Amino acid sequence: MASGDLTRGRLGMTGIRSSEIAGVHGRRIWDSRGRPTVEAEVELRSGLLGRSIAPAGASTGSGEAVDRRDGPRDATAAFAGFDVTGAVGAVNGEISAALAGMDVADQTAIDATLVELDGTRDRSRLGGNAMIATSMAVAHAAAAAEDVPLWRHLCGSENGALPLPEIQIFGGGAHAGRRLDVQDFMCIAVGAETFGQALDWTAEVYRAAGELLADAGRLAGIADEGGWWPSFDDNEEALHWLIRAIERAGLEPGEQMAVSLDIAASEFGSNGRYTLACEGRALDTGEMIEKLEGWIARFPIVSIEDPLAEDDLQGLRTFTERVGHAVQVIGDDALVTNAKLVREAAAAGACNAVLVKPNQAGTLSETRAAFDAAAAADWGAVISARSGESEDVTVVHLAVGWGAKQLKVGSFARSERMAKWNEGLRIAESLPGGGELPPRASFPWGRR
Ligand code: 2PG
Ligand code: MG
Repeated sequence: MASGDLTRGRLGMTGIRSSEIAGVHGRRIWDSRGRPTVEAEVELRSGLLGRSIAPAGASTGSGEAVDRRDGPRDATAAFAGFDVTGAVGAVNGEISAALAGMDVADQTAIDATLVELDGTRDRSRLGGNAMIATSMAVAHAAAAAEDVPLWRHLCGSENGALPLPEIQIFGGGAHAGRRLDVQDFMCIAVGAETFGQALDWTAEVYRAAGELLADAGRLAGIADEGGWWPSFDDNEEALHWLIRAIERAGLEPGEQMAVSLDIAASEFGSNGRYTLACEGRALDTGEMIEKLEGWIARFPIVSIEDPLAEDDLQGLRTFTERVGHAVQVIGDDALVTNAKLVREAAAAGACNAVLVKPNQAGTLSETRAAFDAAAAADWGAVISARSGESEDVTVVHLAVGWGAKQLKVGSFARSERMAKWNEGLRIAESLPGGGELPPRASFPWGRR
């Protein structure tokens, strides 16, 4: 739809409340890595708008919805081939035409229309980026039509609840030049009583970690999600420094502030072989599991994501069997926010929690299905942003509205991350509990 139509719709129909979609407008904007991304605006006949922006991953699972990029993926191409004019064109053309006239309140029917229109298994025709931006914009427009915040629209008559934040302190892997093999060294404020207190504590740990690294001449920069990019000699060193930072912040490791890791093992492992470049050695699945078990025994680790590669289901199973009673074992690359894969993994005993990233699925309804599959299996669920982000705060509303209990959006720096933590603080003010966190006993680490 042309922008002229948008203006005409807005001015011509002012005052008319209708949840009928007039059209969808796509535009190319820029993400936190300075790469093009898709923004979609769903406009209603009433003139109300819902807007959302597609995020982008760097360490992606092979089963994810695929972003549509112009290509070719070549350093000499414009924006190294990452441009999204095709995906934006799909929003303005086919998607807008298909959704015009639909009721924005019927997210299920709209998402089914998008899936059918795309017609591919991996969403490559319209583009996962075009689809998720549209699908999330639909939810925002539906909330606008109801005149409520998105979280309220999503939880209906239930009371929303703030999630426990999982916040990156050191970044490695694909987000920091692979200086460390492990991708995310994170903190979880397991002893915090409110969302605000969890952020207060994490701010102190983030600051302490930066000061410690700078004093020791080990600070190499900032990773993609805002965490410190350290120059450590091996992965385990990062764990020691993280504990030191927690202590320097005046917090008790394990009791108040625990450690969480995203190993992102598919980035350095396949076929049962894990090449730890920064340690200069390769491990088989058994050795990798032993290494992680050693870390769990020596450090206050409560959650580990992608401990083994996406093609190592047996390894994930063995690992879950050995540590799953006490530690949250999250599947990201292996489960790619896919309800069927979550059900299969739960039946096989591989993992006990899922990372929920809307753009892995392609639509909000499919994202919700994966979340529901996790709940049905009595699994945990962590709503997550991507390493390529923007000012879009939809994931925070999903976590609150769906009662997800946990939220991961990267570190405690850079506005694309802080926009989300800050949105949580705003929402906390409107909740009856004022941002009270779920009780410790409701998490796997609280039950050991
Ligand atoms: C992950 C995410 C977020 P990316 O692996 O969990 O940290 O990274 O968006 O690059 O997949
Ligand atoms: Mg991950």
